[in-house]
Amino acid sequence: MSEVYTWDQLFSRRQFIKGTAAGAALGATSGFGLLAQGTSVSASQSSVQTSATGAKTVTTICEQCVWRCGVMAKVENGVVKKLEGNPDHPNNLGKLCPRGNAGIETMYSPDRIKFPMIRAGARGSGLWRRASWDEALSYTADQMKKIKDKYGAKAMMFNSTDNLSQPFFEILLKAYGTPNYGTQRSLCFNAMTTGFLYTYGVPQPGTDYKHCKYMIFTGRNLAEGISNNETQEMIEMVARGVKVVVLDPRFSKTAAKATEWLPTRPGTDSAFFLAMINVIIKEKLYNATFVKTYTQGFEDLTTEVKDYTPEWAEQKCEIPATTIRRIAREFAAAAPAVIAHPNWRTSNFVNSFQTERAIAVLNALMGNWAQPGGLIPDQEINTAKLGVLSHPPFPPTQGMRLDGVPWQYPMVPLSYGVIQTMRDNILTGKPYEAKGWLISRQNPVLSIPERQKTINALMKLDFVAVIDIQASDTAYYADVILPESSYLERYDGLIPIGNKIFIRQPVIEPLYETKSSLMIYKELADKLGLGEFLPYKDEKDLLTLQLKPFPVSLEELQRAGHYVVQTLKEDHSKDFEFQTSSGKIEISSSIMAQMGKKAVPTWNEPPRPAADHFYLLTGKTAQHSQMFTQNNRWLLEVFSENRAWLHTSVADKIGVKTDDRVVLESEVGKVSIKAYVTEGIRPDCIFMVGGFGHISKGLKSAYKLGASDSALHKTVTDPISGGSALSETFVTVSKA
Ligand SMILES: Nc1nc2c(c(=O)[nH]1)N[C@H]1C(S)=C(S)[C@@H](COP(=O)(O)OP(=O)(O)OC[C@H]3O[C@@H](n4cnc5c(=O)[nH]c(N)nc54)[C@H](O)[C@@H]3O)O[C@H]1N2
Ligand SMILES: Nc1nc2c(c(=O)[nH]1)N[C@H]1C(S)=C(S)[C@@H](COP(=O)(O)OP(=O)(O)OC[C@H]3O[C@@H](n4cnc5c(=O)[nH]c(N)nc54)[C@H](O)[C@@H]3O)O[C@H]1N2
Ligand code: SF4
Ligand SMILES: [Mo]
Repeated sequence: MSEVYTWDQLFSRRQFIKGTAAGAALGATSGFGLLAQGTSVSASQSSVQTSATGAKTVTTICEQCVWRCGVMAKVENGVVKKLEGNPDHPNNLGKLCPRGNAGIETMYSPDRIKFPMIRAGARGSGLWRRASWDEALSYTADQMKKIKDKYGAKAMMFNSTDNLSQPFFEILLKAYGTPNYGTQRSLCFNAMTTGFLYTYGVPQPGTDYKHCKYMIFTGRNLAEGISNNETQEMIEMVARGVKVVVLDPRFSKTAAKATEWLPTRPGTDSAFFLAMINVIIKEKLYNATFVKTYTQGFEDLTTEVKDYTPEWAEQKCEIPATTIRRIAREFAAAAPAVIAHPNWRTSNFVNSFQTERAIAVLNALMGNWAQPGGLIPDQEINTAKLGVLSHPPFPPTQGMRLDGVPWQYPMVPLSYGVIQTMRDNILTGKPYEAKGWLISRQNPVLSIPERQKTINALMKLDFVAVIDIQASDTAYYADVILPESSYLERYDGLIPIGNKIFIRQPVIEPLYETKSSLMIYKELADKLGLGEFLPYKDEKDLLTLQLKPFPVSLEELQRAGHYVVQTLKEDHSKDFEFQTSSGKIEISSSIMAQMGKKAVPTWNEPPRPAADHFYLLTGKTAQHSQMFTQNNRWLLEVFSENRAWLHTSVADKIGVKTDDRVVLESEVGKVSIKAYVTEGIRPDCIFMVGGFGHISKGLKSAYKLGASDSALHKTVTDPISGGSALSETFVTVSKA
């Protein structure tokens, strides 16, 4: 029998593959500004270049978050010395954010999983044994086959957070035959995407910052919830003196950059927007020609908002009526070069869908669609179409989905899913028992509300397999961990952005015994007898096939870093058609009407905290990503742990100062965390950056650092969008 190790032993120096470049790379320096300026590299340098000394620059794509910026890796003697932004890439325009710079440490971290591991004690005991790839994949496939034979394919769930190889993960799960596919989307942007989908037929329109004259953000914190190029455009917009209004109960870094910060009561943003619409209609400040030509439902809206006056809204959102009226007039006066931003993770309350609908409709009233400074139509139609794998037809899937789509959530698109309900139904066993879970590039233990429930769900299953680069909190509860090569060591599927095709490619050979997920999925499919669904030899074979429609070879693409499809025009906005049932912008939504719901944006009263309770707010910091980079030692140097933001008056009352410990308690959990005392938050709110409070002992630097708000969050789901309402949890606070 092979040896059994604890995490500490597994990751001891003895187990290390000798001669890693970690030491050398840790010495490399990096910029940690908000966005570090790439050195001035000309476009011609963004390619693989090798010098006489063996130094080279390799172009690839960042994966330190979901934004996919272009990277140029400086490599010397097989060691990555520095990462810089690729000036040719539209997602980052030559700059990397702090997390992008710290990708070197993600790769060279001593806590990387270096070889496949199979559980060797009770689940969650932290006892593992090293396995070969052949054994680990055979074990995984055997377990998955057993589940399928005994309970049917539906008893197996497949989860993955958006990434470049996701299409191939989807092929694997469809070939296996399960309906149970989960993503991160319902924890993220469902309110925004469904709100815009049911208004414009477009889930996420773009925004023209360059020509915009007036911007309203609703909890969209671009200075910290970074979307690299958009963050840069926002900063430039501010520098131009454009009027920027931020609605956020907290003085975020974006609020600090804005012209006006409106500390709305959480959950009441829709009152603010309904009142703006009330003023704009009453004072006839909307674009009547646009509304008549391109929208439906204006009359119903007029009736609905009649009583939503600024005075009414003031009682709800606590922003003075005079301010709401003034902003409505200013906004309309600057139209059509105005944007009420669609936002992003705006799933704060069950009524966030109504907030997003009101925002979508406010934009329509301004006639800003496809106008300079307004909303930009989705460019999907102009995006290069890659070659696709041919494979046999998928088997029919049987069974209802465990996440309730569509039987419980008829309006949530299948591809979005509702992961928190999938987790809940593992526990209830309804509508049937789930048995196995394959999780790739996701950390549901920390990203789904009610951490303990997610752990209980994992403990209940017969089989759990995790594909990750490190021992995430979810991997800690797995039966087998399949280690992926980090993004700097591997290929993924190609990514077209408009008329450009970009490549992620290894900048050095994979360290340790790791593989790309493209190969893990393929080899797992082979072992499951499903090899014909992922019929490529290796990654290069697959990428060559994806490139087949274009007159460029893989080698040329690798050298250049991207390929421009000359036959595609950059912009076809004039050809745009609204993909709604009516073919118009639906102020009154046909789908909402069909479902027997109020079809125009409306007010739904959100819950409020009881006496001595506070709204618990969550969000991002510029220096960390999600539930993932808290183990990155470079990033820990610039943001070492999360703290609970308390208003000065609250801190005084309970007698705490910054860095004193406080205890936060909700209906579902309790945590101890350091306090951060500030005037920059409403006195009825407490804020924590998410992603800290790791419980995996395999994350040596992050283990127990800070606290996890997922341990406090209640699970609250919007029945329309499926969004997880993250600000509907209320907590008490006391001195520890
Ligand atoms: N550095 C960094 N950048 C990231 C990420 C990351 O992890 N780190 N993640 C990426 C991802 S996946 C996403 S989804 C985006 C998210 O980007 P955003 O949606 O811009 O950012 P969040 O930090 O999630 O936004 C939370 C803000 O909403 C406020 N808020 C809470 N409740 C309410 C409310 O009821 N009303 C209003 N008006 N505001 C409220 C909070 O105080 C907080 O400031 O960021 C992306 N970019
Ligand atoms: N409390 C709270 N909860 C939240 C949020 C919040 O702000 N606060 N934000 C919500 C949002 S917006 C989102 S999008 C979700 C995100 O939720 P998740 O998708 O679950 O979180 P991530 O941190 O993106 O998960 C990343 C996992 O992928 C692993 N990983 C990183 N790089 C690689 C790689 O190259 N290959 C592989 N195989 N694995 C890799 C990491 O180690 C980590 O375990 O969380 C949501 N939940
Ligand atoms: S925003 Fe930052 S972390 Fe995200 S892909 Fe770009 S450089 Fe990487
Ligand atoms: Mo997200």
